[in-house]
Parts: sequence; structure tokens; C-alpha cells
Amino acid sequence: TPRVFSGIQPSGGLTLGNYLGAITKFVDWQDRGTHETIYCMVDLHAITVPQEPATLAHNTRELCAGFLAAGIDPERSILVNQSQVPEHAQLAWIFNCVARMGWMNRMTQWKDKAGKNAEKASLGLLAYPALMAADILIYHATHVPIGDDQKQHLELTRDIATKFNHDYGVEFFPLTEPVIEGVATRVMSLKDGTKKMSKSDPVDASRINLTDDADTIARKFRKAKTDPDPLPGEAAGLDDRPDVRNLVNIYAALSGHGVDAVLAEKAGGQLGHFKQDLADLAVEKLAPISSEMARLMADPAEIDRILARGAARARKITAPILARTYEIVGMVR
Ligand code: AQP
Repeated sequence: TPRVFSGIQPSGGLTLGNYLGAITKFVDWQDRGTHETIYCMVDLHAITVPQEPATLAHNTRELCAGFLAAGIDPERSILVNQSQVPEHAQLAWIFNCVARMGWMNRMTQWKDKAGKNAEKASLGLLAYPALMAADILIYHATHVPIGDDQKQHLELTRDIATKFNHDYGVEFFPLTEPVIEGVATRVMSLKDGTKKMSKSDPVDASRINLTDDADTIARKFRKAKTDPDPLPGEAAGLDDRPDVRNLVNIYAALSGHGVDAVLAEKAGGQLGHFKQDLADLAVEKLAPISSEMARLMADPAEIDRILARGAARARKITAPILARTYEIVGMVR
């Protein structure tokens, strides 16, 4: 069976961006049933920047709870924590030796996160995309649902697969397709419509967390940055209004209606009213998820059992692919 793989870092709590850009797509792929679906908490990626150990463990379990609460079924999908399947890191080493420094230096996420102080960034942060390529290719996954920000890393995954196949004269690793669909592929900060909503943004009011209660969600939308003009009648009217466009996109994604349909209904309305409608809709959609997450988090041992089972299932796929890779490379076993 063809496989879908995707991952999320336990580098903070889940945001509305992760939910709309990634998790809802994960559930769609699972429910479609055309592919084997593998979803991963990528804890090895999270430590490319400093993480407090107890917080990392908490965030990993909470991320698992988020997947489950949003509709990932651990029977129909493989739900796995990256460090529990050692083949991810083992293949990543091989890929570190396939990828070129120049490729890594060109990644915009590296440039953004390392900033001007690249000398002080971890080597892991630079190598991040090679580990991501390994995450995907250790399952020979062909489709990867992601938000828009990960597109460049997916291209690098194809470059690594191509170079490996070429260098060793094999057709072993498939070329992976990114799947970037819908109106919420890039949910923006509530405080700056030109910046991505991010779980590690120091300003909590910039994002909606899946664990936020109804009052917090309403307050964050009410205080979201916007301009004083009413809503336009069509999408072209949002061109120079990134903050308003972001709220309209979020509304469209949560309601399942297109941007045009939302604007047709809301045209001429004041932003204050729209923000209230948006908050109501977000609470309606997110409250069941956050309460289910809280219920699951009350029993961490059950989460650990689900992860252990996921790792065992994953290794049935990853162990033979790693063994064959080592054989191709010439490692004596
Ligand atoms: N704002 C977003 N809009 C749409 N999709 C998003 N994703 C993240 N933010 C948005 C998608 O969620 C998946 C998991 O992302 P990640 O946790 O691996 O890393 P990230 O993209 O770096 O996400 P964050 O929230 O910004 O984390 P930090 O702050 O730790 O870097 C990916 O598919 C991503 O596209």
C-alpha cells in the first residue's frame, strides 16, 4: 500500500495553524483510506532548539492527545513518537552524508531560526531537513500533507532521494509529493498578518492554542490586529489587508465554506461583529477537542501504551527499509 507520512514537533502546545494546516488534513487522509497513514511526534526535531526535559515529555504526550482528540484513530493510522523508532535517526545519518552543506545553508527556516547568530545555532538545526527526509523516506512515503512553510523542506527531501539513488545506482527511495491544500495552508499571527502563527512565538496572544478556553479564544480574536474598514464583498478586497484576510481564511477553513461564500455573506459587516462570529465558530469547533485532550491527559500511561504500540507497528516497516539501505551503502551487518 502507498503511504502518507507527516509529523509535528512537540516544541510547544498545538496551535490553530497546526490544526488547520496539518492535523485536519491528516484526518482526511486517514478517512479516505487509500493510503496507510503514519503520523509522528517529532521529538528529535524539537531538541534542535533548547527544550526543558519535563516540558518536552509533557508536550509529546499532549501532542499525542491532540492527534487522538482531533480524530486520528490509532488502529487505522500509525501514531508514533520519533525517538521510539531508532531507524529515523539512523537513516538521517546516512542522509547527512548525502545532503550538501550548500543545500542546508539555503533553507529559509534555517536562516529564520538561526538568524544572524548561526555560529551559536545547533548543528542539528542545520541538519533538520535531512532528518525530516529520513522521517518520510524510512517509510517510503509518497505523500506528505503539510502547511505551506514546509514546502522547501519537501523539495530537499526529493533532492536527497534523487542523489542517493543516483550515487548508488539504485531506484530505492521514491520521490515524495508535498500535499498543500485548502485555504488555511498558512495561518498567520493574530498580531501580525505577515508572520506565520507559531507555537514557539513568545507572544501567546499571537496564536490560538488548542488548549485555550472559550473566554481566551474570544479575547484573542477580539484583540487581533485589524484595520477599521468593514469587510469587502470579494477576495480581491483583501489584497492589501493581510490581518483581515487571515481572519477570513480562518473562518472559511473552520466553517468549511470558501472565502467567496464567507465574504458574500458578511460583506459590509464591521470587523467587531465578524470577530465575535469567528470566536463563536472557533469555540464550537475547538471546545470538543480541548476537552477530549484534557480527558486523555488525565491518563498518561494510556498515551504511553498507544505510543509503544505505534512504535512496534512502525518498526515493522522501518527496520527492513533501513537494513536494505545499509546493504546498498555497503555496511557489513
Ligand atoms: N501557521 C501555520 N499555518 C498552517 N500550517 C502550519 N503548520 C505550522 N504552523 C502553521 C504546519 O504544522 C505542521 C507541523 O509543524 P511543526 O510543528 O513541525 O513545525 P513548524 O512548521 O515550525 O510549526 P510551528 O508551530 O511554527 O512550530 P515552531 O514554533 O516550534 O517552529 C507542518 O505541516 C506545518 O507546515
